[in-house]
Amino acid sequence: MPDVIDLRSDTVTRPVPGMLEAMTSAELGDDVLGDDPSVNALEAAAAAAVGKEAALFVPSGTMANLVSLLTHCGRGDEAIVGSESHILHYEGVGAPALGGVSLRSVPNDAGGHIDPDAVRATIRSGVPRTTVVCLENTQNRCGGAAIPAQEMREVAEVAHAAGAAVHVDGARIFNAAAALETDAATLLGPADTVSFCFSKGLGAPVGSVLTGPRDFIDRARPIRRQVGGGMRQSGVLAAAARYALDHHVERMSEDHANARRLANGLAELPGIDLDPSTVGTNMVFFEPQGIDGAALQAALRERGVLSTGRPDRIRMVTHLDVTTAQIDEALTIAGEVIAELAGG
Ligand code: TLP
Repeated sequence: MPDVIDLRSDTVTRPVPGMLEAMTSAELGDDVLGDDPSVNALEAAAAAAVGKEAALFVPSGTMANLVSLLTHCGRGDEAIVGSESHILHYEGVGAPALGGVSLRSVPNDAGGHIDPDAVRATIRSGVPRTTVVCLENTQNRCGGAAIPAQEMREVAEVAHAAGAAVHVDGARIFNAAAALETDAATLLGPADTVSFCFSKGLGAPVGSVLTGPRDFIDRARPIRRQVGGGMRQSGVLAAAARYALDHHVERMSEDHANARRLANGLAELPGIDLDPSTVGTNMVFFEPQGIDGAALQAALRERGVLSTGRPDRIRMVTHLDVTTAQIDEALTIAGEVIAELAGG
């Protein structure tokens, strides 16, 4: 097996030496009892990083969104989500299954945008009642698009006018902020609650947070416990997350430059349909044309280049553990593999 160039996701990174060092030297307590100093410090730093009052450290982005929805919604309440949202497609219908929350979708267009009028027409104030409108930024399934502040604000105005809160699944919010050349706190101004992940572009092995007003986080904490997210000496993980927050936010644009380089190179190859202008953050999606996508993915895998997505819409993601030289190598391999597939 050749050296692997793992473009499946930005979730695949391994802790860098400085991060491992921070983990092994972390001061620890018992976070369920509220006295793990590393977790408490991380929660304060994470809340500040996105301009919110308080935060709750959880094991995954999925749990952050779940706890948020279970806190925003009672049984029978409704949450509005984008038709292409991660909450709708990949989170195991957690809030409906565990909390009796219905998910109602409004369309995301190809660029991830949601029309505020569609939200206005979908929100309900009787029975059922919409208690939260969820946005996602970056918008994973829509090319990893960064959603600009103005658009978030317009949807938030509609939600707030109808008495609903706004939750942002900001798994990759620092990618969005870097792409939009703004800071996360400004971008998230209109949001009431925000989840974001340390274990994606930020490069930590585990962990996400839910952030929001202090009274909301106080209500969310026992719900985290209910869904099994109470952790004990989790300071060892919080230390990695803190290292990520302190050292890896500023480097997001390197991943974006690598994604653009990858997209430009792939777009030159025969049999690949890709518009590089759609690549704004660290995700590259492309459609094989006239070659079998499953065969292409398998042949790339054989040569050590890993991807995800569907055979008709392949996804490659750049991150901390992929260098520019590896992007060039992946492009060379893709060119050779496509020539072989076309020849065969
Ligand atoms: N996304 C993963 C897969 O689940 C698709 C990936 O490889 O992109 N929100 C968004 C926008 C996400 O992209 C993800 C993970 C999550 C939430 C969930 O995070 P985890 O995996 O920590 O539960």
